[in-house]
Amino acid sequence: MAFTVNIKQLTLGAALALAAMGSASAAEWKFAVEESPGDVQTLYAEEFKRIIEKRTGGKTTVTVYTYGQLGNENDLTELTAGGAIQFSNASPGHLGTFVPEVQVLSLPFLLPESDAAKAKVLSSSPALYDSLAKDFASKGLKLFTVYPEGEMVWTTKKAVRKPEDLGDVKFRVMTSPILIEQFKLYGANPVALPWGEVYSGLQMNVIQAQVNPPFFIESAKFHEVTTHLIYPGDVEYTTTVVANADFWNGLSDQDKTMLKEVRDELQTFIIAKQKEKNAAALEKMKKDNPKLEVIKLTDAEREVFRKRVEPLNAKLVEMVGGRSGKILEQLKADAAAAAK
Ligand code: 6CS
Repeated sequence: MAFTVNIKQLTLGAALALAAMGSASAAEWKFAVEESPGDVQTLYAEEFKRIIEKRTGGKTTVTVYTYGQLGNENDLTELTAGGAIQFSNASPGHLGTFVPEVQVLSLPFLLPESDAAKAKVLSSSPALYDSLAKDFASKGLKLFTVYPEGEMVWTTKKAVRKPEDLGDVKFRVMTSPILIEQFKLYGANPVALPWGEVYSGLQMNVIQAQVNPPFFIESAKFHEVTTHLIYPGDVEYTTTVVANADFWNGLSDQDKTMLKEVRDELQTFIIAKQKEKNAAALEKMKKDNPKLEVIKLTDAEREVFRKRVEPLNAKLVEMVGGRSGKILEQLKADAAAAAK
């Protein structure tokens, strides 16, 4: 007997799902993140999975891989550019050797301070989505989105209020070259490492400090092997989500439209979520370790660090060359316009 469906007999939900199934091509997408279960990137990818599977009535499925399942941060970018996986997080802190121009996003004291203006720049700045996106494309990557994960906080083994306090500190940074330059200017002795090596490095005293947003410090337990949390107020952790460019270019217009809608929906979701998680993590760390000393640099102390990194923008342009100067100027203009 031929299978027939009387549309009137379907529930509204089932009818909508059936309609959606007809409009999207069947597929299995792999999405790898740089973080652990429960972390910000993982929550984003899981929400992406939930929405995509719902909107396509299960015809497109998404498998989420957390840190270490497919490799470290740099491995994920290679897997995405090579087409082995369709989506991944590629944070500017680690992407600097592959897409050097992305390091503009790691520059301290550049993005607007207000949450709303920062969100506007990260979600829609032409410097990112028109200009920087071309550099991603030249490496086989589609820049899907950029979102914030929280203020960068230092965990150290002593109080730090001025560059001189960092003189003898081996300071772990992510693997993008500009971060080495930043922390040299701050007066520290920077060391680039994948994050999987940071806890043991701090424990063995091979390194004495690292920098990350509070939710990540709490999740990776870096506060167990350091004694101070320093809030320098210099830069936001940002991440990009990238897709394989050929995969993206091969999608139907309908799928591209769906993905752009999902992207916009997720932007609101993740900006609120990371804020909530960062606030909760600070409280949890203070509770876990009542001796943990939390230092927020005063405006005057912060200004000393800001002055130290004044040469950094020019250094980036000198290191990267190409279109980096233009992108930086554009990003500054977008930031100024958003802050108005
Ligand atoms: O410090 C790192 O390397 C890691 N930090 C965060 C917040 N996400 C992933 C990244 O690889």
